[in-house]
Amino acid sequence: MSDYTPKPEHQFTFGLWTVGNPGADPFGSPVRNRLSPVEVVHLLAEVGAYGVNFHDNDLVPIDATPAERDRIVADFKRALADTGLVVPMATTNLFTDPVFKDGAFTSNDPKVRAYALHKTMRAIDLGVELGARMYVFWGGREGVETDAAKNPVEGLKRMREALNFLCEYVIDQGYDLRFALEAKPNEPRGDIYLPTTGHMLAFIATLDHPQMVGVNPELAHEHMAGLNFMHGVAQAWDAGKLFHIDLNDQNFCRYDQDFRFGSHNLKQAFFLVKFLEDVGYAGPRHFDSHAYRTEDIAGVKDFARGSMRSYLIFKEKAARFNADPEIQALLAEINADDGSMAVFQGAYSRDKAAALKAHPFDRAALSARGLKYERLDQLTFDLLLGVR
Ligand code: GLT
Ligand code: MN
Ligand code: MN
Repeated sequence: MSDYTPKPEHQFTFGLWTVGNPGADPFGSPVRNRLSPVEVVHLLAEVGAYGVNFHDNDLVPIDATPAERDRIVADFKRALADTGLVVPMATTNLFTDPVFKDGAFTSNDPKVRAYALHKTMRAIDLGVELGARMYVFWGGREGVETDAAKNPVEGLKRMREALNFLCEYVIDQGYDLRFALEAKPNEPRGDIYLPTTGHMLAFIATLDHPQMVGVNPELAHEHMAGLNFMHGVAQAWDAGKLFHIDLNDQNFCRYDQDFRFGSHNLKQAFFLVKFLEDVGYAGPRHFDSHAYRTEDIAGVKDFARGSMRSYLIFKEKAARFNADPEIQALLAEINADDGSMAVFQGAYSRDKAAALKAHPFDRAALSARGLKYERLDQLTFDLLLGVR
């Protein structure tokens, strides 16, 4: 039996809004008391988390006076110092207040767009003051219910202008801060612009400072779109853009569930953790999820502990997969290479192309071989369910 105790090197983080979620949903009132930021920090320390992330207004209410702000920030800093928790990431709430009902950076109202920039610059200052080196942008309201309202190209243009402005702001302030863009296909808008991690990656290439900007893929958001999350994460990694990650769980194509990591799709979660560990992803593992609405505060702790425990169990399973002689022998067999194609591989040359065009292939022989993926998948299943 391994030790599944979370340690600082695992970089397990939670948002103030995750364990602090009081359990309201569109049809029901809160079921738990709202915890103060200081209480959340102590709860996270108790369960063994490494860090805490926040939206500006998770920490400082939108209508706080400067004196209230200073007191809240001082209390929060003291809680961090007392517990040793750190703040790796911060973000802006650009979705709760009614002013953002038609979006923030993409609102049709130039005054709202300007206010969104004003609010984000102040929130960046707050995040940096508390030590954040990563800044997330989740454009929950950046979309439409009706395409009669807005041209999506105009939406993209406004989004680009805002991010270019904010990159310049960070550079101008001399902040050591990078941006991570988080996609979601819908909810709370009917359709949200830049709906998947793949869309975000293409968009980043159009920015003035693309090197400062990566992605923050969220498992639930890609599952809402019916996609293979690990594939999106892999593409972000391949592009050098996996700056941050939001872990949770979600049944495909359902409402925004934000379930505990590993609670729903065991194999997807396993292959994701295996990918992150195999490539050596070194950033925070942020659990962006919350306890079931059925839970009290003890259940919230079960939720938080379970998220980290499940990650570590999957990590151990990934190491076993990599060390399993039968699995590795199958993989070696599947990937066998007798070297005869080496002359055709690699960079293009005219001679190579001519030789390859002339080469005879025995299609029947090539297709006759069974690939043993059934066996491989069953071994994976047995390993995951602990009978191997
Ligand atoms: C909100 C959303 C999350 C985002 C957060 C960052 S807030 O809870 O559902 O996916 O990551 O703004
Ligand atoms: Mn979410
Ligand atoms: Mn998220």
